[in-house]
Amino acid sequence: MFIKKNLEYQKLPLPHKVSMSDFEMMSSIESFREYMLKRHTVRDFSKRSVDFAIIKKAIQIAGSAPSGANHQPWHFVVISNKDIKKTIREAAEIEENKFYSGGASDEWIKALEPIGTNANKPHLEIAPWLIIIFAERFGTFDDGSKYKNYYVPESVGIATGFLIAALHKAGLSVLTHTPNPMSFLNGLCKRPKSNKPVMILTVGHASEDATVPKVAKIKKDIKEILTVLD
Ligand code: IYR
Repeated sequence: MFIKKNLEYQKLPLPHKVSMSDFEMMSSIESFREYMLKRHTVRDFSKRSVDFAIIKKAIQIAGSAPSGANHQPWHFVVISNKDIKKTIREAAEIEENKFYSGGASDEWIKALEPIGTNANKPHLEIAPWLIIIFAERFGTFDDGSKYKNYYVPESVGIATGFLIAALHKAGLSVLTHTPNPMSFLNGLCKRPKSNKPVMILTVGHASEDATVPKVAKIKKDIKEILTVLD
């Protein structure tokens, strides 16, 4: 991505200046809060298709996230192909079966009980899109030499947050899925060993009869998550 010899510091005037009154700030953040509170993690998807153009725009938004040294240490593989989705479902369910039948600690299984998850992952086939998020441990200059990436998990986490928010803005539902181990995804997605599969996002429309676990809607009170030092 980068050209080694062009890496000196140059500055630009801030491209977009936003200036809001206190009132506008409050009304803007309040409407965003209300919008984000309408996002729910969904496990029941409909077969309704979603245009690739929507997915592509969401990935562009994810790609605009801040990252360590602006190295953008992420790669997204988007899949709508039925056969590949089936392969991913089968591979993920093999791992999940191991997890749910003894691989995970009792404490972990107990923690998941109120969420109602199990080893069956039909959504990986039903939903129109899967987005596989890869973290790039290092990048490659145009001349083929390698450079190290920094704060990779943090950067990929921020980009994933942008992506989930963007998909929500398009009216889509998302389920994060982290089968473990996920190395089978490298071969399937033709990504090099330097790319670590981090997460599968199932993306589509929620089904008519979709439900969410009651417990998932209990969020910590602001007093619990915020400390003010003034
Ligand atoms: N990967 C498993 C288990 C799982 C783990 C956590 I932590 C969750 O929040 C949900 C599920 C699965 O997808 O079922």
